[in-house]
Amino acid sequence: MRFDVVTLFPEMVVAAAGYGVTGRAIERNIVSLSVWNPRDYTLDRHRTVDDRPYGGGPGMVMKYQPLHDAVNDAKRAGEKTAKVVYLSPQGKPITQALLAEACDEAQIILVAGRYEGIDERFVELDCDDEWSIGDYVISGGELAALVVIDAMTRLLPGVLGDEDSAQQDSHSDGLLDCPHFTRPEQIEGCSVPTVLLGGNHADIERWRMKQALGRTWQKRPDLLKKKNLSAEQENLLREFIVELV
Ligand code: 9D3
Repeated sequence: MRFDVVTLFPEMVVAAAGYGVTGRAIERNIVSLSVWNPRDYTLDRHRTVDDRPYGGGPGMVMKYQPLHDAVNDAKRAGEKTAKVVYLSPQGKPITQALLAEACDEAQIILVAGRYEGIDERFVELDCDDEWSIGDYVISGGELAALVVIDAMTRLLPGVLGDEDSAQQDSHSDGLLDCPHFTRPEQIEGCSVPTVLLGGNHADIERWRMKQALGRTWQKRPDLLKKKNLSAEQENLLREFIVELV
């Protein structure tokens, strides 16, 4: 998978992607990351990337031409079929399903905006899709691009170890995680659930599923409504709820 990010802060994107799972995937050539700075495509002495909005008002708008030329260079460096995604508060909210689908692309060009926004003609003429990372305000598209790169990289074959990959498409999909514990056995009178100290793996799996179901029911009932629970899961959730009283 090839990622290209069009950004006024290329060092920020390269630095953050260099850590952890994404950093390793880049080192191992499972993904490539290239960055393109619209400022390098300006044609004036002052390297101007923004201008005042038509109609007046506060803030500045990113100019069309430097963005367009940067995206074109990213396309030329990559695949004929690149998908161009503008990251913006107006975009489709990203979901695991949307990102999984995007993993079928050979190249994704992520455009990160700064200032109040970008010239709308760029969205219309140059972009295939517009994505948001949620209903809150951040200062620019770079962190959103990094979220997309991180979440998609984890879905690519060979990136995660066997155990993490297996967990990804397991039956607990769409549920919150169960609680985790490590040594010591006691902290301030708070002990580890007894079932986890024994070696009964079937009991442990049942306990973990019950906790995942119970926590989802408590904290994210919206997720539970979208899921079809098995008869076994319905029973575990009923047990969890009964044991609360
Ligand atoms: C406070 C400024 N807003 C006026 C109503 C408009 C605005 C412009 C630019 C709000 C945010 C931004 C910068 N945000 C992004 O580039 C962005 C973003 C976001 O803010 N929230 C969720 N997803 C994304 S993806 C890119």
